[in-house]
Amino acid sequence: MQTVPNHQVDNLQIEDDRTGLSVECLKRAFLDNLFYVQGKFPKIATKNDYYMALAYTVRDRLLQRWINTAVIYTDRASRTVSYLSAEFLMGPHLGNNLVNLGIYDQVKQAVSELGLDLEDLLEQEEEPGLGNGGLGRLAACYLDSMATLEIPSLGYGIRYEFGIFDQDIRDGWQVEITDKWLHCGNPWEIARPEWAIYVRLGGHTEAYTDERGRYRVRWIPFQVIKGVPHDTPLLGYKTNTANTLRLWTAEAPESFDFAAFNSGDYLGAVQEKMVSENLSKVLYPNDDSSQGKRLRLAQQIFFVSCSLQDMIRIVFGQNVPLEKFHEKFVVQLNDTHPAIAVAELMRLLIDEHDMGWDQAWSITQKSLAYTNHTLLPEALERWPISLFGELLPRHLEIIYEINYHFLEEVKAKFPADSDRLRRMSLIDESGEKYVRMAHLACVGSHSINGVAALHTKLLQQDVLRDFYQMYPEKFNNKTNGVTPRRFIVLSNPRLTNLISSKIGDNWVKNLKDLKHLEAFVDDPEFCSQWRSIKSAIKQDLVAYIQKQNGITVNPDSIFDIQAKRFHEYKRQHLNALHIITLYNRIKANPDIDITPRTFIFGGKAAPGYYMAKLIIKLINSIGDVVNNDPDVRDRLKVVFLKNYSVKFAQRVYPAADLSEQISMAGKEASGTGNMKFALNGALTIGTLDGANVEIREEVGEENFFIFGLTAPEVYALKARGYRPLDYYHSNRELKAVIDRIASGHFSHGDTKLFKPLLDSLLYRDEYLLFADYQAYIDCQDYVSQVYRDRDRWTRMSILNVARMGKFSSDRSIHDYCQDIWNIQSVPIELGECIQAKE
Ligand code: Z57
Repeated sequence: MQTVPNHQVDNLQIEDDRTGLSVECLKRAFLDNLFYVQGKFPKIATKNDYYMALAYTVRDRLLQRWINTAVIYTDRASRTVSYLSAEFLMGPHLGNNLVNLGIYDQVKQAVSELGLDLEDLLEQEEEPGLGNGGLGRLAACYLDSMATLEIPSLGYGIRYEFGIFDQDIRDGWQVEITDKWLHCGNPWEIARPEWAIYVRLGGHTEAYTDERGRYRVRWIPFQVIKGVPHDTPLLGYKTNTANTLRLWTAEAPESFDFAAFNSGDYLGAVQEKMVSENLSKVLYPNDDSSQGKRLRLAQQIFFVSCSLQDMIRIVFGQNVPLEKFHEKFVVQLNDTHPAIAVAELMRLLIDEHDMGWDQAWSITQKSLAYTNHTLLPEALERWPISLFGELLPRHLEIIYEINYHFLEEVKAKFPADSDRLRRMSLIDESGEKYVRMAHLACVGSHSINGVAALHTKLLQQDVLRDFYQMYPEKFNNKTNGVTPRRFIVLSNPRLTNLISSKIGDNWVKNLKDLKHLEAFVDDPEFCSQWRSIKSAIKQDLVAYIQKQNGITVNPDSIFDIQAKRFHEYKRQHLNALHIITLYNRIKANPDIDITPRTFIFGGKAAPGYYMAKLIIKLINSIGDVVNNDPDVRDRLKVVFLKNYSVKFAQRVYPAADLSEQISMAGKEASGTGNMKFALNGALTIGTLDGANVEIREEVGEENFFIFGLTAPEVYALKARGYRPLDYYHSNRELKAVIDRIASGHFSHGDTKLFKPLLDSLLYRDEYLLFADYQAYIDCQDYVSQVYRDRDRWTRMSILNVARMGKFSSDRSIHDYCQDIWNIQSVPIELGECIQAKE
């Protein structure tokens, strides 16, 4: 290897212009990138050109740290977390990288000296919407925390060409528009075609005896797909660690040697090439529900196989024997979407690398760990055996064999319990046969965790009860967390500055330090600053709403916000029933003294989820009436902010007074929006569900608005036989609300429009809105009363923030490292280890 002599580098000023952090250097680099990368000069440059030039300027600074990190990880063959997830909802990169590099202010000054506004350029970024909601965003927060804690890690997923759809609202209905996030190019990624990997699909298997007389299986696929990795550097906060997000794009293998796979059907195979690209075309837009589509299973095996083969390549590249795979890598499965990894790792070890079953099984179990994210039965993935066997014939054989060994184990532990065998089998044989992915994940992993204390407890008692009895030692809880870098420092600079002016800035890395704010809760000056910051942020949102929705909002009203995916279990319609209750009170008594409120909603519905879309329509319809009724004056406003996204969430959380976390108890695994709101000084109205339980425990029950049935009360009520009609007939306000909707008041007299929704409430009410209605209304009345005591509210808000330290994703990741991953940090020095190759 020949290296470029140092003086030559100095002459070219490469070091300074690509790595320097001073304002002067940033300006020079920015203009240089505008000229040499974008091919533009200031006179003709568009805003997007400027954004791109700035993005490349920042990327150069990341690359130095990224390559350093890679060199050190490779030299030391560092133990590495491999986070497998079908979704990564990263949000815009530019602002986050500025924060983590610690150059936000310098860059702001640099661009402003060039006559540009940084906020303007940040707005330009099209965010990679490669996720639906909580699960994908959690993965992104965890990657930020792993880099910040200097934990070697790789995020593995799919580079969907179309991410989550853009949501438009037309006539109150959701309309989906394709998201072309790549249309201007993506300055944050580097394609690595030289590390492409091939994945087989379909075909059949053949048994044979190898030269040593052993029974072996050969898989002759129908189709082969090429996976090309695209890498994005992810920098930790004020560290030199830059880890990698590696996303796979599916391509047709142009010159693939089909003979090597003994494929007879050449033309069929060529035709299938066109189908290849479809694999990474689009993200399935369902959150918390599984559709059982063939293409989705193909996506799963595609990214899992690419990732596992990539890890094996890395193992060999670092001269680690394959028998030590589990020492080099720990593989976290983000829900069951990558659970096929259990069978695929077995296949790779046995069929491709000649390992025996027992050793392969031991390595597989030691490597894999599974996170469950849901208690909803419709979200548990099951694949019809026929579909599974057609696409993955070899994996089905391996799963049958795993199942055989597993059921023997169950029999040994629980003799003569055939019902248990039936319940626990990896194959559901109650009707049409299915592969149960959660069972596969449980059996093939050494750790099974839930995402909040209550959720883990319910998994153990209910959904995964048999597995808990079989393997109690595998179960553990890891309560979710969120990154304070993106969700406070970047999104709420005013609050960040106020906090840091009082307690310094250690809290950004040590969120428990927010505790020190409690010392200022009786300081009137501090409280008044706290209040005026919230007020100023609300004012910004007022302007945004005016521009976006043309609705004039009272900035002194309670900003009551529910922002999350639309789903019946999350009960946005319960919120709607409250709005109508207040509206009815005003209509009955126009002079009634009501604490003014602005109800703000944001969130998408799965395109095929009719009821969720009808709830969006209902909210918009209520808004049309309430916002324009002169009796209401400026006491109530209903705002639906379209196209909720990470970018948008960053704008919304800081402006909230009240956070709505009102799922039916026992349904929301954790929730993470609840944490982001509370961290930004909103108070929560919520049920005892998911992480709400722990948030309330931390902030103190006097600083949290709790209402509604608990999970055990929900089960008991359902067991007794729940009759929603009884509540309707016995509760005058509730009846008036339902009758108001039924009368066509919000639908121009159309009494049919909302009938499916009303019928579902009156005759089923699966999520117990009617049972919780009165408790919710009483609690909201109490919220309105507390809000009038502004000093009290401010005090509660400060105490919420001061006591939210537990919910940093740094704490979550620290616990994963200790309890599941057994991994240590690897600090990165910015040394002289980068040398240009000849
Ligand atoms: C998803 O966003 C979540 C669970 C799922 O099974 C799927 Br699929 C998607 C969410 C839960 O609903 C939230 O309660 C949880 O906070 C989040 O995952 C992260 O754990």
